Amino acid sequence: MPVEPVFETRIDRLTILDEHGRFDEELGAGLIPDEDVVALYRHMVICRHLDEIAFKLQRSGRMGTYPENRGQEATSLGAAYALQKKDWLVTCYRENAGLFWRGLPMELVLLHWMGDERGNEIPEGLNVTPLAIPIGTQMLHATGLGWASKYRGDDGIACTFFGDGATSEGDFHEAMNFAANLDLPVIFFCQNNSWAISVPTRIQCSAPTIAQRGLAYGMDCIQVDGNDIFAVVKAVRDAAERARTNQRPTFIEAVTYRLGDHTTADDARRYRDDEELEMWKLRDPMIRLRGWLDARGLWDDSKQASLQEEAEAHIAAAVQRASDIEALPPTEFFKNMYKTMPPNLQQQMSTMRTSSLGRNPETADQSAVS
Ligand SMILES: Cc1ncc(C[n+]2csc(CCOP(=O)(O)OP(=O)(O)O)c2C)c(N)n1
Ligand SMILES: [Mg+2]
Repeated sequence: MPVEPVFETRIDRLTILDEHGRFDEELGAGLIPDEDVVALYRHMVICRHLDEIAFKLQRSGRMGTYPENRGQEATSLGAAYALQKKDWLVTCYRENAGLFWRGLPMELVLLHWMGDERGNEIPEGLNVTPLAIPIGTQMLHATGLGWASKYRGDDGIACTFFGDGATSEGDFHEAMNFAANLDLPVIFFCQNNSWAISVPTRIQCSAPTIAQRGLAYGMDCIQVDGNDIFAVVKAVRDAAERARTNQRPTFIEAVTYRLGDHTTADDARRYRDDEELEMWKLRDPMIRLRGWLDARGLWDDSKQASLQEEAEAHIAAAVQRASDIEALPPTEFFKNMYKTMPPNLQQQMSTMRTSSLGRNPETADQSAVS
């Protein structure tokens, strides 16, 4: 009996503007109108400034923790630009640029990291889910949202973002399996930034690409240069088209890099080589886009200087709005989990005592549990 291949495939990598400034005219010309490229660049600069300020807020004790987005701005921004307002953005925690492009007020993200649940109260109609900190959980929500869109026939898509590390979670595979087998309009957008805290991608995935994980579910899969906003926009537009016309999901692996620590609770110098970091600094998506704009006479140093001033004022105002909000009573945090609060939480809220240490909050004296 001859042995014959039953399945052969390959994974393509898409780059339009590479790290040396080379631009693929065939794929890239007219993809994004010049004025929009300027707007995207301006947005990146403003988001980068927010990152810097949020880091300082954490270091000065005004914020609990913060995950820097630096270096990864082109991914979620390119996707948010390519999608429509009716499409869902189902993110984890490193997608500020895309969320702000969609219209999420910056102070909500600041409040979230300041530990204020009001940061998770997303304005109605924005079609954005709250930041998801438990790794992988949001992909299932995206599959559900895609399913709901298909059921209603509203032509919407759910685009979910997650890291390379998240693709090792069971939830990821369940979400992918459902989306593929039920023909759902979902885009799975993996930000492969080389690290899951201190675990390098090569330890989490022994295949040469993460993109090929989607092949097992019969999905279209592509790898893109995640620091090239043109490539991201094209890949997401193609995926959106497939989702809207054929109700098929797509898996996109965007290769990028986090230039900062995992969060402010981390120190990447303990596990990451300087050389690797220096190499990726040269691939910074902002520098690349600035080079493209400069080469076309669309930007210059004086525009940059006034943008910098604008960014500072913009972020200072957002920080002010987050800081000015009136503090809530401490019992308030009980109210954010359930629509109808279970009796044990009601009891804890009214007595401000806990039974989590095996004590009966009715009889334990307050000093023992404080
Ligand atoms: C279910 C779950 N397990 C563990 C963690 C702790 N944790 C936070 S971030 C992280 C690594 C995530 O890596 P990746 O998915 O690559 O995302 P990145 O931060 O690199 O964008 C881990 C293990 C968590 N938040 N949730
Ligand atoms: Mg990662």
